[in-house]
Amino acid sequence: MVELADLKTVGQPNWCPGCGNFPIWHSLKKAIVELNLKTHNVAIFSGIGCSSKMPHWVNTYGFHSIHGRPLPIATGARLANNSLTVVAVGGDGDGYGIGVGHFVHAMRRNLNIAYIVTNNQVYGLTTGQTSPTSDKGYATKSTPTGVIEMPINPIALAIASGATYISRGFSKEMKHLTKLIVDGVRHNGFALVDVLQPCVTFNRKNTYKWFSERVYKLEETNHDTTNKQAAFLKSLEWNDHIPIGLFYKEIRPTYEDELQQIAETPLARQKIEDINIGTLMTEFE
Ligand SMILES: Cc1ncc(C[n+]2csc(CCOP(=O)(O)OP(=O)(O)O)c2C)c(N)n1
Repeated sequence: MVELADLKTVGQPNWCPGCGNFPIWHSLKKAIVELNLKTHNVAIFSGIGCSSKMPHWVNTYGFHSIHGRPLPIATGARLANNSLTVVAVGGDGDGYGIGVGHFVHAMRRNLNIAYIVTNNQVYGLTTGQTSPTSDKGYATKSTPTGVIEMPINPIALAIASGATYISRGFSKEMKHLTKLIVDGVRHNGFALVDVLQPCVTFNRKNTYKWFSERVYKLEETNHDTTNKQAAFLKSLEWNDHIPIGLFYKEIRPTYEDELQQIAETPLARQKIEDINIGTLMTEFE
């Protein structure tokens, strides 16, 4: 049995007191315990940002990569060893800004990766610039007179791009978030868990209070999680009412499922002497 104590690391998070990353970190660890995953079978990949420090503080395999790149590296890990449970984590700047191309392609491939995006609608680590999900009109350090562009809608983008498990959690709702992560990791395919994660230092608009007054749970409505059109309509709700929970789920073969070379044995466990590279070498002589 895996216990929370097994996931403890030497270092402790250095996020600001009250940061919305703490409940996400706890939820991820609780999910690993609930799924009873062996720590050596889990790998957590991140980009750059406050939230991207997460792999340092969960005692599994981990890779703190470069800005916007957790998904390509997580993809490599899944292809190299598709018996691993692969989780990617990072901020909205990381995933929906610099990494947005990777985000879209990982979803259309339906790789078996659970992707947790800590969406605080601001660049935290670099101290408060506009992010791709900052609300229109919101004034930040880099946009003192207000953001001009429309924000990215990650849920709508995920629906359009072919993700097969699309959800949104809220840092204040830890039990609910843990279940979304558990189900997302269990899901055979690309699972998005976008998390409303108040940045208590740099985002003075989208606060715990602001969200608490607006969020409601999809599972407490008659929302049909198999209906893509209904999910898209729900994804458009923001401002007055903000849905959290599972928007959409679909069963579709993953990229790895369709890759014959790893259908029986993960690449990492294939014997190198069984691979005949002689022909290839001759071709390039
Ligand atoms: C290629 C590159 N561009 C820019 C940066 C600077 N940078 C570091 S973190 C960051 C944004 C962090 O915001 P986010 O991804 O939303 O994560 P948060 O810190 O809010 O968790 C930026 C722009 C970088 N490290 N690398």
